Amino acid sequence: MSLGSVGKTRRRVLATAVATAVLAASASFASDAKAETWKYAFEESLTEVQGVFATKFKEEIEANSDYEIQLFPFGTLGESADIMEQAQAGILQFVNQSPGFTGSLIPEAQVFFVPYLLPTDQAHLGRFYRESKAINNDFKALYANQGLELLKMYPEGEVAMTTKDPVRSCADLNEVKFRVMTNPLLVESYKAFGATPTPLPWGEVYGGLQTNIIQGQENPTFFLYSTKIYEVTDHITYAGHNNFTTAIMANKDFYDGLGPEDQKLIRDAATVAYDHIVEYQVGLAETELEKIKQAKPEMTVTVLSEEQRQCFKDAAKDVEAKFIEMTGDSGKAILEQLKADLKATM
Ligand code: 6CS
Repeated sequence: MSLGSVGKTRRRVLATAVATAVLAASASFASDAKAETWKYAFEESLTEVQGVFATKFKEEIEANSDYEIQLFPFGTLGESADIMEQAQAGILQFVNQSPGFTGSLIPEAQVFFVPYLLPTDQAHLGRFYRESKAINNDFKALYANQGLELLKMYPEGEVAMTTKDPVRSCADLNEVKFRVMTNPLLVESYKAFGATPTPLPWGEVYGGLQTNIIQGQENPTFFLYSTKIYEVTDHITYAGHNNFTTAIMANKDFYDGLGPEDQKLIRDAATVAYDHIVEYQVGLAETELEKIKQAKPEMTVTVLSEEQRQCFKDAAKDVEAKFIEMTGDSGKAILEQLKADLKATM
């Protein structure tokens, strides 16, 4: 059996299990006075950033309507690819999926992996995602083509590399099997950085590091602490090369089938959750890094100097060219709009 067919079989089994679980969950609400239950899956736990966003969204919807939101955190309905399939099929009304996993579905969404495109300044990022024309117009149309109503994109923090050996330059990534999300441009980035990129779903990362199948991965600081990834890596390196972007969307048929008042209810709840999550993350990376240091005092933490970053910055130019090669005029237009939006929100 090929690896691909193993994946498909696993997906089919999972899809059946999911449909059963979702139906059972819906049945348990049958006697509830709520008008309807909307299902919302995301890629993290309830107490992680996507979970905090989802909880706020749920509170807003439930406080302002008779609808109920049922939350499905990471793992309860499968991996990121699984929840996206369920949302596109209309089994779920809402899904939070990072462009890191949307690369094959919407190639232009890979733009968020052009290194050094996004700033590290949180206040700037907060304004950018809120006001960006590329996000609120251009991406909205691209997601719509895939049966998805894009509600918000939001930041989850600067990503750091965590590795078994120290990283002081691109040369230190030579022969390092580095886990990346299943995103072709992210693969190109780590190739350009000198590593051996290994795309994997999140559920395989801790075990992969533990068994040395991979020797590195990247994620925002809060996630390095909450998922205990520091237990299976020894060095944290900040190269300032990216900020983790994520996106919350609704199934488009579901959304289009609602009246204007309910659509406004959803959009308003997403806006409240957005403001909340931007505020929530102020100082979060710092407090979570302190917790990692407490839990594992021998962990090294390095912020690369400008000189040490140079090779990553040089590689960024090739990755940007690769992005345009992969996405053509449509990607080029989005990249230009995004750059203009970043300037406008400085
Ligand atoms: O690296 C990942 O796969 C995961 N990282 C974060 C911050 N959220 C969810 C995603 O699955």
